[in-house]
Amino acid sequence: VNNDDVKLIGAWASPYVMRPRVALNIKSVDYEFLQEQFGSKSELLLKSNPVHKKIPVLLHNGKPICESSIIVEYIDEVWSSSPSILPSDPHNRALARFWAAYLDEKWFPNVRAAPRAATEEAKSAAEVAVEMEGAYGETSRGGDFFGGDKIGVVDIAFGSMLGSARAIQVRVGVKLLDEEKTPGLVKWAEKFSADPAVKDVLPETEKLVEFAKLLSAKFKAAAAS
Ligand code: GSH
Repeated sequence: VNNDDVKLIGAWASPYVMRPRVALNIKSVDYEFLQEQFGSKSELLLKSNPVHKKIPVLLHNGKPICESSIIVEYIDEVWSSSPSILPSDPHNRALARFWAAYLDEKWFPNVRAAPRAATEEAKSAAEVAVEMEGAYGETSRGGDFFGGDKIGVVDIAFGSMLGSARAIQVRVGVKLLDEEKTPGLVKWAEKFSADPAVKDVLPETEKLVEFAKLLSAKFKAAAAS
């Protein structure tokens, strides 16, 4: 689709990195995936995101764009002729941004903390899920996705954490999406995971579980030395 030079600095296991990867897939944009090695930061990353030094960073014709949600919106604006990711109606657009921001603020931190501080944190992640079940009912308007009949910005923001949520369920037995409390989201998660724009970039649960074990072993070794 594009003659532009598009590179993405990231890592396969990172939920934040999954966001721009799904967005680029929706737009059928080819890109080079530059993977960071765990535990070290490349010169290119440090130069491209000197403020946060975090992945993902999109390099579009050499110009860096940082922060996953901002990158997703940028991709939607630049490749505007392909399926849109943000709703065109201003009110729906504001609503979608509201839920994407809510997920960043409440869902990500609680999911990430769930394995360490099992009960309290997992409870708040589960409460956020119930809130999202309501949002799904309101914004999907009978479609499969938060964006209606196609994947939108809220699907991308929420869905990028599915791998981690599943890995946590395997590792510590905490179920963040469940049939009883969030039946809509269970169905949504299946549809999202199977979508052509998603299925190749959503990490397999077993691989994430292995990766998490490796990380915690490294942390323990570092703490003991
Ligand atoms: N708010 C950022 C975004 O949405 O892009 C968060 C990105 C983020 O936390 N990235 C992690 C990272 O680069 C990887 S999942 N961590 C390395 C570090 O914190 O030094």
